[in-house]
Amino acid sequence: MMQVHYVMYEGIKFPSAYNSEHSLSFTHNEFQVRDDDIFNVTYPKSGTVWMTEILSLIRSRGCPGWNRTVLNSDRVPWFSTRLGLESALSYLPPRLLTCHLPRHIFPKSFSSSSAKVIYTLRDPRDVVVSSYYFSKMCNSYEDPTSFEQFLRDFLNGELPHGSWFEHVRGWMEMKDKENFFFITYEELKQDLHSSVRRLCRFLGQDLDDDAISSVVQNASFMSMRENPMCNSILLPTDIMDQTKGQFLRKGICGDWENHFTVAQSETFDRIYWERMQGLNVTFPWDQH
Ligand code: PPS
Repeated sequence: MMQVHYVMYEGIKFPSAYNSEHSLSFTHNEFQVRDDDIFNVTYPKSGTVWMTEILSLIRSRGCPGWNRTVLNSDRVPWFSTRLGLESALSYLPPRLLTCHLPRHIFPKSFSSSSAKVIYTLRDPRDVVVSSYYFSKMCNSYEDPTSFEQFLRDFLNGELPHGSWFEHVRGWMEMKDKENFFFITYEELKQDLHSSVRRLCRFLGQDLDDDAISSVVQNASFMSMRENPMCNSILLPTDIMDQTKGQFLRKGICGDWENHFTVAQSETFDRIYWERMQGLNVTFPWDQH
């Protein structure tokens, strides 16, 4: 098995294949946020790449040309990584940027800016499942020993990028701010058209219905699977071993039900409700 290395920054593990202490510390302390920046922020496996496609398509007013010819990492750079930082710094504004950073290590200069953040969340049980398969195919993550152990690590906040609970709690503190918009993977799945309309309103982009329909069509799971600019097929095998799975794996809600035992589900629920107390937000997965 290949040896996997992580960079520690502020007590959180990041894959060293893309991150360095310098890129993380520069992003946190020195990165100059612009008022016209738009940030796509997520905990991993929550719909990050889906949102990069939606945001680029909104920017192109539904025309798919940009999405089909330019890699998503160039359209919406992962600005806290080594390479992403370089492309963010040379990006002609207004910038579209993405990251998995928790709120407390997001650029300090954000606080005094009016830059917009779109925060996408997903049922954490589906996040665990998606992450489990991703860790098997992605060589910059440790191979999971078992689903049981992986779930335990997730609940203990020991996976790369830190605790889901802390990520969500940290970002959701901004929920009443004008420059913050949150949406769930489940809402995108349920009604992408009205989700895109809401996003456009937040971004101040007035797309007509035809343009919105084109965004929806080009950001569908099937269109994205066929687009090499976002389906990860072009990534070198030493980063992602495509024989072990697909980045765009299933694209559904509720796959956790095929993976969790009754005992795992009960443990999960107990910890979830403990950790989410006082947040005062009801997510789609809380209602069942
Ligand atoms: S990463 O590695 O953190 O950037 O991954 P991320 O993009 O956040 O999450 C990957 C999961 O999102 C699913 N996905 C989609 N689902 C439905 N529709 C569309 N268009 C779509 N695009 C991406 C992708 O399939 C991963 O989920 P799973 O459950 O593994 O299929």
